[in-house]
Amino acid sequence: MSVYFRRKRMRICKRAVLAVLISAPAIGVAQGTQEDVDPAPDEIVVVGRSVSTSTSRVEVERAILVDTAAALKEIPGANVNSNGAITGIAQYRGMYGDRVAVDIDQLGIVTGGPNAMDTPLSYMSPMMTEELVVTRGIASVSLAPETIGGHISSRTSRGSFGEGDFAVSGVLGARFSDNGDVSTSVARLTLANERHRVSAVTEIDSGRDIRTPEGEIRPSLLNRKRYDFSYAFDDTEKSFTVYAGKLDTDDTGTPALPMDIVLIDTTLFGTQFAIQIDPKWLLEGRFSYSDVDHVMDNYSLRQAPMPSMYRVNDASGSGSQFYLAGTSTQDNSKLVFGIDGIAARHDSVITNPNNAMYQVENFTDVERDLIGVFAEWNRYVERGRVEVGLRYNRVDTNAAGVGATGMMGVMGVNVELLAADFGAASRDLGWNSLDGVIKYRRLFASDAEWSIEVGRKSRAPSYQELYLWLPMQATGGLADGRTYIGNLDLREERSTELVIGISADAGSWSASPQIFYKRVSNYIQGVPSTNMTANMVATMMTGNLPLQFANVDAELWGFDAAWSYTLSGRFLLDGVVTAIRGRRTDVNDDLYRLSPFSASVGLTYNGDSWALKTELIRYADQKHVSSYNDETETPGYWLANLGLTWNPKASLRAEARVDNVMNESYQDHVTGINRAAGSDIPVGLRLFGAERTLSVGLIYSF
Ligand SMILES: [Cu+2]
Repeated sequence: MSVYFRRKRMRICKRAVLAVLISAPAIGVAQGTQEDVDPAPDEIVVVGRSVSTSTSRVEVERAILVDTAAALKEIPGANVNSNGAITGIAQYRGMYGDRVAVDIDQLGIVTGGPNAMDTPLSYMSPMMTEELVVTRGIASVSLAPETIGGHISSRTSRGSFGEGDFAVSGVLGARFSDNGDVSTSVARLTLANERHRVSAVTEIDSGRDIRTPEGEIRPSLLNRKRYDFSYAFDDTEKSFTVYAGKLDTDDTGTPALPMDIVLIDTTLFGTQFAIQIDPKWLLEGRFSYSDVDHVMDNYSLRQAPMPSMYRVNDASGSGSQFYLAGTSTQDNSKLVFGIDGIAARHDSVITNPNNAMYQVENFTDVERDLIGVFAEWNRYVERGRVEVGLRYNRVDTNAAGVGATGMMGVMGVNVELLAADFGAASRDLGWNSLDGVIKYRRLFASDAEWSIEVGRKSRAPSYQELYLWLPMQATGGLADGRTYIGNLDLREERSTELVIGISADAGSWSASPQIFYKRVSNYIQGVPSTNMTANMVATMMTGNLPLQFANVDAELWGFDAAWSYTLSGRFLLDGVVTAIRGRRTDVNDDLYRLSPFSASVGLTYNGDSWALKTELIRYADQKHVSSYNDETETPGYWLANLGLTWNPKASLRAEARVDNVMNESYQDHVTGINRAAGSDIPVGLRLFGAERTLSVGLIYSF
């Protein structure tokens, strides 16, 4: 997807405040002075991925895709567990879901789907997403409260400030793919001078069912609209942004889950400020709020079951997040300390439109609140940099009593028993944790540095892992087809991690290999339930025994790298390699849904106004699968892609792309198993990848 180079001008002084806010610690290779905080003024960024030990970024708006999360496949160590066309769950170095902190415009988001249908990145429509940045290695404690599996940040395209008087700028763009008639269109209008900026942006995405060499995936249609309206102010001392947004998703298939999206209606608000109090003190604050109304069902988009099995799930989520931090910058060091928090509420009720009696209070008045304090100290030392960070988190959760009606006989009795047990149990729970990170990097040649990172990170259980009282598949998108019950005795996960890396950039070539090892105690995953009542209910409902979330022990390790080599002024070779292994250490089993070994090689030709990129990607077999999750092995495959961009003038970009040129029939291991009847892919079979797909796009900026 990285089709050509772009010369990137650094964000200079005026924007520096924002740049610090926006980018992950972009503190470059240090020689011991403050100037090194800013990137080189004329760095070359390989669009698609850039090579650095500290971060990896994709300029999403330049990639032809409908799910922004799919861009993670371009990043070493990252991948996406896809449960539907716009339901991609970020995976990084073998961890995914709530373990990976995903920021939207610098704060996380409280989502509404108990099965993660509205994943955080589903709020980032690709053509209005400026960039997606993955922190490589261990996330700094200041980035987000819970980052046991890493940190990803994304930023909405809201245009830039002008120079001089107020002027209008904007973007109009549309893309179309012949497979499933998927279209994405964006429009942005920005009125700005050098101090004020008002911006409105909208993206509309739609598509029909996707074809694979094995037939159509039904349902895989999608319908999403996203709006954002913002005002920003910026002078040399202060910057301030306030925004309001809306996500409006209708009828969208999630074939790897037991239901499809009928609607997701989300309102988002946020504000951010940064004040340079004096040359040495910066104060930053952020606040965001989201309110999600979500309906899903198992009959309107996919082949309906018998009338008694119709289900509608009405779910809601709302909550706010905040961050307040002070940064003191001295000659050779920087100290950040702050406080942040999340307050989330969730409800979910399941009904049957054919049976007015049937009602399950799936989650009622669930609360999950987090408050954290942190301090992070960076110091430039001889040819290097040291970072030490400490964070304390307190997480409190609670849930109201539950009930269910409309179930007959033994089933009804047992369900009432489960609800009564849940009601009698102590559900007001709390966890304390201390995270610590130490990072050290040092130049060992003029153009190469090595780095070592040690971290201890934690994550308190999610609300589903705690409060799922009736065996269900509401698991934050695990999509393993198993039903689960929660566990009120869960302890927090604790991981100890070591990362060692090298980053070299010697003009014509660059590479940034890293190895990591992570040991996780109290890793939360499903184990066979010993709750006799739940086992009876699940067996009656599905014919299978449920799993119960429990604390186990696990370890993950691996290697990943991005590299590039300039053959001549016009030809560039580049690629990404990712290898991850994860297994339990208390029993002999592998971890579930880990991306197999993958490697890519791209050859790009850069003409004067156009660029052509060919790309070959290899995914190896995945033989390391979780028997606890009934996970099946996946054979390896090759994929070839072709991309062309043409800039007849600076303001106009035309794109064409062929994905899966060889029309390979393949199954992406981390894509889910089909759960929807009536599809060309049988139920229980892993979903196949899209057949050869031609996409074209035209983007005009003014
Ligand atoms: Cu849902």
